[in-house]
Amino acid sequence: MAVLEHHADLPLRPDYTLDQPRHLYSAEDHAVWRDLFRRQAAILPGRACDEFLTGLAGLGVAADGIPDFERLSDILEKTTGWRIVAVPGLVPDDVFFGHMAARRFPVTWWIRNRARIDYIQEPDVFHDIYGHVPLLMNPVFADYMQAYGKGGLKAAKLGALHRLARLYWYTVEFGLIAQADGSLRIYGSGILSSKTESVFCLDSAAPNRIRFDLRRLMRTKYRIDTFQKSYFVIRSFDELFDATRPDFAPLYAGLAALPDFGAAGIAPDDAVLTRGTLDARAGGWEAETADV
Ligand code: HBI
Ligand code: FE
Repeated sequence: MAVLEHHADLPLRPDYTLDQPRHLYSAEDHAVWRDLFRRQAAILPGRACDEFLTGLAGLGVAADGIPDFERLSDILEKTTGWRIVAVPGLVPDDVFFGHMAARRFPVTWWIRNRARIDYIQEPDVFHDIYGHVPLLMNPVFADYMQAYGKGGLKAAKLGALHRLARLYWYTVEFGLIAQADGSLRIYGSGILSSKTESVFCLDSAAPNRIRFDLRRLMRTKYRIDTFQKSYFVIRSFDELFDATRPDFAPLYAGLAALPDFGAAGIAPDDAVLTRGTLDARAGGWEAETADV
């Protein structure tokens, strides 16, 4: 568990936050940031959506080293009213939603070590800052994230957290967005912070790419340990925000009796953009584990 591995002795506030312990970053930690940053900078132009690249530039997040959270917060706050807060890693769902509902994004303070530079399952500071924070500079996306936090507090009461977790997974973490000319770009943070998946999600013939549909997506299981088998494609952040504006309570009730789709499944009503070959070698799916 990340918390134990990374200074379990650091005191936390009741809301699980701490002051970013910058004195604990080694020269090697900053070097890992630099390498991760440079790798993504080399491949993301033309792959990441414009809103992400604009946000990244506006934040002044750079290759030199792990950013100062206070400096980023001040820029973010002026732009969309969000701040970031340092946390030790994954925090309980209700704590996470509470921060988001108050326009505070929880950012894991520590960075992965070089042995795990390509892939870690839990969030670290590179994933949280580089992947998530640039889009919080976009006004529509910033509102979507706050609405998600408020929706999370409601979903927990309705026993529908898994539905909302799927929405987060397939949009905020692994979403693709179509440009006016039909070409696809990345906005999902789990992709934007991964060199291999940034290429795979757009270039590989293996995964399905399916038009975003809220009900469908809430019925779809996902993979937490490999590349995704299906990506869902929005047309704009306005589309995403509009689709998720209504109260989800009737939606959850209506979905309760319906079966789930597996991560690789195609539904009869899907608008399929590309039907994946689902080639196990290309996707890294040889060692089959379960969808969640
Ligand atoms: N905590 N720090 C952190 N980051 C997350 O992305 C996060 C979390 N706690 C819970 C959580 N995500 C998800 O389980 C919810 O989106 C459902
Ligand atoms: Fe994330």
